[in-house]
Amino acid sequence: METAEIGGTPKGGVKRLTLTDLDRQVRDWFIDAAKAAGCSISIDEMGNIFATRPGRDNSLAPVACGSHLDTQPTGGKFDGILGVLAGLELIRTLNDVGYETEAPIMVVNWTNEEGSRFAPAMVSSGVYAGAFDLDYAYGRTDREGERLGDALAAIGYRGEDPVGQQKIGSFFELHIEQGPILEAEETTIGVVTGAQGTRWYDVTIVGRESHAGTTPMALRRDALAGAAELILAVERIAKEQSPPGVGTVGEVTIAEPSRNVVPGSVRLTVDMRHPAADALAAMDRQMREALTEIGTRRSLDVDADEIWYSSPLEFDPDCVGLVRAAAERQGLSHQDIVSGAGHDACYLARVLPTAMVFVPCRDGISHNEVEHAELEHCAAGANVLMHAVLARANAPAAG
Ligand code: HGY
Ligand code: MN
Ligand code: MN
Repeated sequence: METAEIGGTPKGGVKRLTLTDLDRQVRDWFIDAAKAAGCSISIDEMGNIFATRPGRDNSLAPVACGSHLDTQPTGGKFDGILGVLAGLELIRTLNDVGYETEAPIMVVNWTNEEGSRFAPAMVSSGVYAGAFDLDYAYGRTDREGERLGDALAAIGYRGEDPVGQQKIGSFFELHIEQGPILEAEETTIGVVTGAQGTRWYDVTIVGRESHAGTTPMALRRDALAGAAELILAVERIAKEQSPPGVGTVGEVTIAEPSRNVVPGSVRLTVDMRHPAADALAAMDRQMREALTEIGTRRSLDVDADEIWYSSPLEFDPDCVGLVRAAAERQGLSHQDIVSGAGHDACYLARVLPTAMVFVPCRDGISHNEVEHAELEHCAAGANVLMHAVLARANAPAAG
């Protein structure tokens, strides 16, 4: 609730876009709190923050937890930060009882998980996992044309450490489900076995600006009318694959909007997701076919540039088992679930043993200012996170 004041909105949400001064403020808050809890801090070239609590054997790779501090423009109080604060609380709890682990414990804040200001999402955990190189990430621009690398330097968080130098033995991420399943099933803990695949596109549709009053309908090359047909095609394609397929157009931009000019150039984003790679590939083909057909019929120049593909994945069975065992030991209702949202854990899973813990959120709503999670669920999730991390940190082959 305290951190939700940093970027708090009148409707009770949080608008704390990545690499803004608000992001700097919450990063500063986190570092102060982690230092006060006895952690050492390191920051890498993507601004990822690693707060480490020593163990008995500091030659072992740390067992990490954490998530992200940035939010969507219509963000809430829990998406991302719950996982970071639960990691901080984990460390404070161990300090309170003087508990020492074999391997070090670490809490991580991953830069720009949301991918809203700078696409793609999870770009910094993606650089860490080798999915993107540093120059690509630094060169991503926001709507005003500012480069990610410059925005990172401007808030003073462009660290010196090469990305990937910070060793991580295994990673556990606590996050709200952001969907309706756990609440509907009245289950407290989601044992996340994997995540669905995601494809993001920048689509451009070019027609011809012309006079709204003098241009006969038959002679128009109306880019926005073409975009409208594509938006409905994305919805149709997703519905045909749903459940579980989903499709969203979240941004539509008319290059030079004017109420009495037929729109000549439109850019829109497409986000399609499905747990099965082949179904997601079929959605890709169908979307491209629809776009081509619209372009031919309406004499529009069309292009779909796929800017991001995050493949469907399964988390590490041993780590998933530790999450399930922790929920069982604490007598918490739990069920396996596949994540509909992307998370930093999805990239970490490519390079090291990783798992996630979900807790319900009210009405399954997220990326919305009303986003809410019950304190008892957050506490239950934090306890499951702690026991999974401790089991891993004290295992003979800890790390
Ligand atoms: O888009 C996502 O799935 C994540 O919330 N960034
Ligand atoms: Mn998130
Ligand atoms: Mn999010």
